[in-house]
Amino acid sequence: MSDGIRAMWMRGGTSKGGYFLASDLPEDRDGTLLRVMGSPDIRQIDGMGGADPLTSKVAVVKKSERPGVDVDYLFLQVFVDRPIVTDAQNCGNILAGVGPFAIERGLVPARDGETPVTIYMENTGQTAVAVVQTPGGRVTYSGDAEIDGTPGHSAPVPIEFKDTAGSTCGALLPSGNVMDVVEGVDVTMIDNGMPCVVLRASDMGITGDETPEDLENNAGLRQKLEALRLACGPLMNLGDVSEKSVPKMTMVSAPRDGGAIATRTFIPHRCHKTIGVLGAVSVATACLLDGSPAYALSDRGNGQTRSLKIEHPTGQMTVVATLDGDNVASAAILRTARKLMDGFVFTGEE
Ligand code: NQM
Repeated sequence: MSDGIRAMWMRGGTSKGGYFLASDLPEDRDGTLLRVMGSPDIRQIDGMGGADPLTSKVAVVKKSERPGVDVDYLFLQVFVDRPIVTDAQNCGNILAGVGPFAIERGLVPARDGETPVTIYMENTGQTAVAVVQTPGGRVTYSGDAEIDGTPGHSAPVPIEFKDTAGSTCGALLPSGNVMDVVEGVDVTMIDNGMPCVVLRASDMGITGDETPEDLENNAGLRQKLEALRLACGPLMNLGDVSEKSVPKMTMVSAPRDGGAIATRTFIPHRCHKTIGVLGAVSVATACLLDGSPAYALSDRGNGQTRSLKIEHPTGQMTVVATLDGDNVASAAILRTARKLMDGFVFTGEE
């Protein structure tokens, strides 16, 4: 009988998943992770996954050999209902747990007070800096920071992203246009950290303040969105996206709660209860592009540093964008994380 695989389970932002040292994973990584999560099965009853793409996520972390970088982070999405493990997208929510995990596993020495952790995101070849609270040289998860979509309060994990444009698509606007008409719908195909298709909610026959459950039950909407997504994939240099979790489909409408824009996002087959971190950075960027469907609907504010509150089904996510001319040079967001379990996980094949 094997001793299992060393793993930490964490909430990162509004997502949850398994955090592994790269050296702890066996050669058959993907097969193992499917067994660990209990996929494919919509209930994931035989595994650790939570029957939702937001809770069927994995971070693989190792000490970095890159100059100026502490750790390398590979994000893996384990599909719930299909035998697919993909690295075709990044995840800024799971990223929030990477700093604490790296310190706890001894990959980064903790300072007294707070410890910045520079993280190379292998999925997109870009870097983020997360600041972890480490009073007395130990990670703490308790604190006063609150994020919408997660109950209670925890230690803050502010994260800064730089140069995220074209993370996966090769360019901020992979088609070269702020707006295209695809399948008869006005869209902005954008990648500022996450490939997203941004379109008006009204063009899909919805108001944009429906609950995720209502939208998931709208079979006609889902069909139209998926047809549009499959058409946008190749135009975004993503090729055939039928088995990929990108691009995300974000339907926007005018803000209702003092924010910059209201969103409902399919990721891509379930409707997000909030919005992804890098998804929010990409949508915030679309709000700043004159001529995009989001520009006309948004309340963007002024100045070289903008605090753009992206409204989502359970509140808002604030993206603090620093502009260089008209371009977003860096983006910062606040997340929290919580260690839930540290131990060994089993595949059932021991
Ligand atoms: O966009 C969900 C999440 C995400 C991704 C998804 C994310 C991001 O909320 O950076 O965080 O879009 O699949 O975890």
